[in-house]
Amino acid sequence: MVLLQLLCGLLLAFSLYGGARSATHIPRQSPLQDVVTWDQYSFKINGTRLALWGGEMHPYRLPVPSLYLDILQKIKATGFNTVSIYIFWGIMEAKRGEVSFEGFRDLQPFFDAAKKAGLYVITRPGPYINAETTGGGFPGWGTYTPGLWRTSNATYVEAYQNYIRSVGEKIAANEITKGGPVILFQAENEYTGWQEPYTEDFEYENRLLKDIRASGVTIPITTNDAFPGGHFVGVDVYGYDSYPNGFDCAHPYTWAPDAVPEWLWGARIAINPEDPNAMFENQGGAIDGWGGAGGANCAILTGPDFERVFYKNQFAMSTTVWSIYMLYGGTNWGGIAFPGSYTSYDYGASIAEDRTLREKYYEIKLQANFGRVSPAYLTTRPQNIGASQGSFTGNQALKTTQVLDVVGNKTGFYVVRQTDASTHDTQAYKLTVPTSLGTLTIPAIGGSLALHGRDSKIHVVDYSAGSTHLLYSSAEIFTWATIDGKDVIVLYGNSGEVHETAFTFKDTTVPTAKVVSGRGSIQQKTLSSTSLAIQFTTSGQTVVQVGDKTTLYILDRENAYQFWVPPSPSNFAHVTAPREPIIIKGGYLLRSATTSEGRLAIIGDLNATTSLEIIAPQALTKTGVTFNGKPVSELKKTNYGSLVGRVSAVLPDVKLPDLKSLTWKTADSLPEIKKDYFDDLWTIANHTETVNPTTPKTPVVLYASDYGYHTGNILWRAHFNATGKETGFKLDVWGGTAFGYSIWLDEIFVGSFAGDWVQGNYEGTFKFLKSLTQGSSHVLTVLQDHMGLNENWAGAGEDFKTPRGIMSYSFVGSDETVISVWKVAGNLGGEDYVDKTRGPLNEGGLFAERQGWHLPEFDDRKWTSGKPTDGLPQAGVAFYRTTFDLNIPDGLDYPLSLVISNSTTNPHFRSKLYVNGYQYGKYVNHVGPQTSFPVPHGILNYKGKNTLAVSLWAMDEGGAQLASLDLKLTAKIQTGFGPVVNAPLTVWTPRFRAF
Ligand code: IPT
Repeated sequence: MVLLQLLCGLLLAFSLYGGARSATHIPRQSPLQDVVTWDQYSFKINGTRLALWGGEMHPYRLPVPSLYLDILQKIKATGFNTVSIYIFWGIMEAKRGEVSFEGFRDLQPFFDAAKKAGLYVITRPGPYINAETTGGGFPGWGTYTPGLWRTSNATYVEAYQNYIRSVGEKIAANEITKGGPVILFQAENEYTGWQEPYTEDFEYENRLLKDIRASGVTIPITTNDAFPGGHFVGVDVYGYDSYPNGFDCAHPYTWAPDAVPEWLWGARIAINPEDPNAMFENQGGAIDGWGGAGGANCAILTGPDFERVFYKNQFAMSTTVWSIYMLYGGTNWGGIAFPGSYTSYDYGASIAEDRTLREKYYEIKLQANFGRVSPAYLTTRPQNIGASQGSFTGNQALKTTQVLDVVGNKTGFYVVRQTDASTHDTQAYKLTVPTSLGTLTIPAIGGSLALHGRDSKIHVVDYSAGSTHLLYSSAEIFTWATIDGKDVIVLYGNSGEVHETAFTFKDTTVPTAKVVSGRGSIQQKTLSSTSLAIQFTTSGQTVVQVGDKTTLYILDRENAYQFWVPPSPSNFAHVTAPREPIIIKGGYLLRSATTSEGRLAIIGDLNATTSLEIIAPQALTKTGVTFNGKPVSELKKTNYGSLVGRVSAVLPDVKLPDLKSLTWKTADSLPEIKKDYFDDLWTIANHTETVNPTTPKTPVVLYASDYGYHTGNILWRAHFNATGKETGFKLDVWGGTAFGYSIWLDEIFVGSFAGDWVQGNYEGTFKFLKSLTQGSSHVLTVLQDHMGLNENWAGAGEDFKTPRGIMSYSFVGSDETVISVWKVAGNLGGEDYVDKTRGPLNEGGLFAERQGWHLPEFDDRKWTSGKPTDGLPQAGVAFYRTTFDLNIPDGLDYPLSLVISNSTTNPHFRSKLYVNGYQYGKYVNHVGPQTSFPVPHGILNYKGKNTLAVSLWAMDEGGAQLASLDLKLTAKIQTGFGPVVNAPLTVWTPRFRAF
């Protein structure tokens, strides 16, 4: 939260400088390839103009490669054609010089899946990525690498080169020029703000561009300025980001009246008029931090109403490169998160963390499909930016942007919205616009149009839908297709709204329109000898025939949500009209439709039994229709040419284990405080110097990262001989927001700082309960949480180097007491982490983790029985293990979550949840907000044995226990998605020198 405020403040400060093109403009690369080209309107692929519309997911936040295709098909099914990904340096090169693409870090399965889904890929490998990721993507060893990062400083440049070369080679091998799906390469991330007194480092920018090219990358290099501020304009295609509704998920209904950023257009056109308008990140959800409001609230803040208003503003700005951040957030499993984010990275995105679809997904589908069938949009320019209020409606409460195709046939797109974005009032209006028939006022038949609060509409003028010429339409277009010589146009509006659509006819006399299905009625009026207007109310579904060449589907929004234009697999969406003219109503998700020998095969997902309506060329369905391989039942032809049928969802109950009645084993995970514990294998913290910009106040450096420990829990041990005067210990521990720590003197618990959602460090004084004998030797043990490294949003800033560890300490009552040796333990092996499959951030420094107790097949037979819901009676750390079987049949997508209920008795405790060895939940009972931890299929073995392990760190004298722990279904979906292959669930093996 605090970080976020800082960031926002920073942005505000920088936006004051926005707008001007930098004087030091670096010449562009001459094109190295001719597959991906662009002009001022849009990109072109192999010469075909197209909009690159899509959104972001992070492969590293879903460590089950076989599920990539699930998410990618869901993105494709909205009508989008592009996916954007960050690549996280810190997990690829956890040890300097050793870049690893092992396990979930392999990029190839992702590129292959994107190709299979038919999506283009924008790669964003940094070196800096931000992304609510520990260190903003920088590796932990960066904290002890001198020099200013994100500058041309030689030590930094040397540091990133190995990674950029390796990752660049992987990307280059998957470029579209080599048959792969990758079309763009983003350099850096929001290289927009700099720590004073530094400013934009052009030498760094040039160096990075050179290094990227040297790795073999030939596709255009892009950048995302945090706003159109004219930074890093030396890339091939400059773009920017926009998060217009902010991040306050606790007030999800609060919008600023002037939140719609119309100004972006003017700012960006001043910077790069020769490029398409490219928004590389547009808000698709929001960050939520410890103590926050939860992903569901963020989904409200950025819900369907937000999408209607803010995304339609993209149309108002002729945006042809548009990427939503995030479309699927995923999970900060292990130590992925920075301190401002907890385990869930649900983000309130359209595709929820458990991979289910939110209503906002369906709203995106309406807009994306419209874009896809509107080639005229690709060469548009907004005509009245900054002068939209009252325009074309005469109503000052409305803003209307006129967006005209300035190259083609003068199609007009009129984007109407409320002047006060926050209002809930409805405005009545008439639209007076130029058309090929002269100036017309819509509706022409009578009455008026209405715009609800928090809504926006795109009215088209002189729009071609096949051979049908729409003179105008106030009802919005979902899609259209020419099927067996007839144009099918799917129109929609809110339920109960009055709309008008008019046609111009070239070769025939004006026909009459008639309702052929549904309860709606129409009024019609001949506007001229060649034009006909029809007026209707959008409610339910009404089908109207206009002459014998045009069929209109008139829908309310709820019905429109049910329509799909299923892609044909492996068809890169680089043409604006659908390749297969197939439109289908029904189903929770339609992934694809293919046809062979007159049989149409639909692949999709259902959450209920449903009817299907198939609008397709007769030849494609001659011999039937199947859904997920089974014939669609009750298939019959409607009187207006489509086919209807029924598909039944079979959603059987499945048996889930009752976690509390399982056999659980437990062991102490804090043997370090025992008398007979030897810490001889611990790292001696004996550095007397550090390059860290934070100057230590202690005789030896007590920053965990200086000793190679960058994640998870950190333990410290201080050996000393008492003077006898010590009455307590004072120390300042740094761990990041929501961290905590506990201290023991020998075996005796001294106290804890439980932590809260505000403080990233805490200086506390803790009293000893026993007096110490002069000359006696003792050990203080400090267990601290590490919430990730800070991000490093500002270039030349060193925020990510902020230490985790002990900043200062002293004995109360005795200045003379000397700590003879400090020792530190983090994850076993530090940068030489043991588990190469699960990567460098999965394990922390708890005894249990160092021993690998969280892994499958560890032999716990000698342990005692005990459950996390029984807990432990005093401060300490206990570890629990159990196993259970699952047997969930293929063809069911039944997402599961581990659910903890908040405990109010002995509330101060922290738990980590490990599923088959993957750390899939970090729970801080007294901070929250997360209590439900989705665990994907593939981390959970749906067909056989699972190992569940829980650590419980009780921070108070009275101990702690989980109030409850359950495995729960979060949805029941029948899926056409192929088998999910488990992530490698490697088992425990003896650990060399584990201590
Ligand atoms: C933008 C970053 O580029 C992205 O990595 C992520 O952190 C996102 O914000 C927030 O989720 S930064 C922008 C908010 C200034």
